[in-house]
Amino acid sequence: MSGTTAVSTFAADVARDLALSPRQLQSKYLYDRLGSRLFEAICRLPWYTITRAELGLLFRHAAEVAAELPDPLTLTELGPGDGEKIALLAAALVRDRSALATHLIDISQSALDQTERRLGRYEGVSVVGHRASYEEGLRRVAKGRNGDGGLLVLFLGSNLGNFDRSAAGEFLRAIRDTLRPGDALLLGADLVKPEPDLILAYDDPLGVTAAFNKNVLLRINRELGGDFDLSAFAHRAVFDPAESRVEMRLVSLRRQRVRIGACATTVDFEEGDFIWTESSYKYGAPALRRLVEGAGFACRRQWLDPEAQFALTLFFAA
Ligand code: AVI
Repeated sequence: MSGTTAVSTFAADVARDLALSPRQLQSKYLYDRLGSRLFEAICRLPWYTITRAELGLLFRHAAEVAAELPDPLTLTELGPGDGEKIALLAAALVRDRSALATHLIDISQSALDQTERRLGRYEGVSVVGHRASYEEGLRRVAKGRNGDGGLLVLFLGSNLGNFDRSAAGEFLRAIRDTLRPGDALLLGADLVKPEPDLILAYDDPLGVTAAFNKNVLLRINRELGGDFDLSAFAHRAVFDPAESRVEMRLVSLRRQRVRIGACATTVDFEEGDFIWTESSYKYGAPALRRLVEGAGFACRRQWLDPEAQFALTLFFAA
């Protein structure tokens, strides 16, 4: 994070959210430079199946997705990561089209650069990067459209799962509002599965997810002048079946007081108190379709990985 505005927003968010009960931190703060690297490592872990399952479905079904879509087409991805998934689809889409316009939307410049380089290798594929929030980037893409071609929005990686249920509905509605009838959304989402599998995915035996989670405390120490003792907190993943979500927590291992200079605050913890750092909602396949349809889409096709319990679903704006 750079610039005083960003730091003061971070400080204000941390001060407000650590005063809640239970204490919280927004999951977007997990992704500084090191956090993003740790998340990439999580995606390679044998217990975290989301990335592999989604890539497998895209690899097997990209041609079927391409066959459902109009020509000309604009392809845009919200949060392209390293660009592997959009590249797979772009390759299939450009096969039957003379040209394909792609737009990447991310707040991370390095994600945009990496994906632009990757897509640049494909003949007939043009790339524009938008360093912006998803909503703002989509508005820019929609505004810049000319002619009557279609638009396909990719929202992959089960990122929808990190939104609360009502926020997920609102976000899908915001996407829908930028689209025209006949535009499409390809959504990758992790499905609910047995609790032991979920816990292993979010509390892996190598401790990578624990490092990913605790890194947010390191970040507060570095950027906000905090004095969190990282060894006095433990990573926990808890599944709440009523909410169908995995919660990541940082549990205080003893009674302690933490000071955060930039927030001009101290936070007291009893042993067992925790900070809730992330929710990952897990849907059943029909509930997922209902959620998206409720935001103004119609489901066209759904491809499932039965072993990983992961769904790739193609919707059209109704
Ligand atoms: C980015 N997001 C979809 C991941 C998830 O599965 O909720 C973040 C993550 N948290 C712990 N492991 C992975």
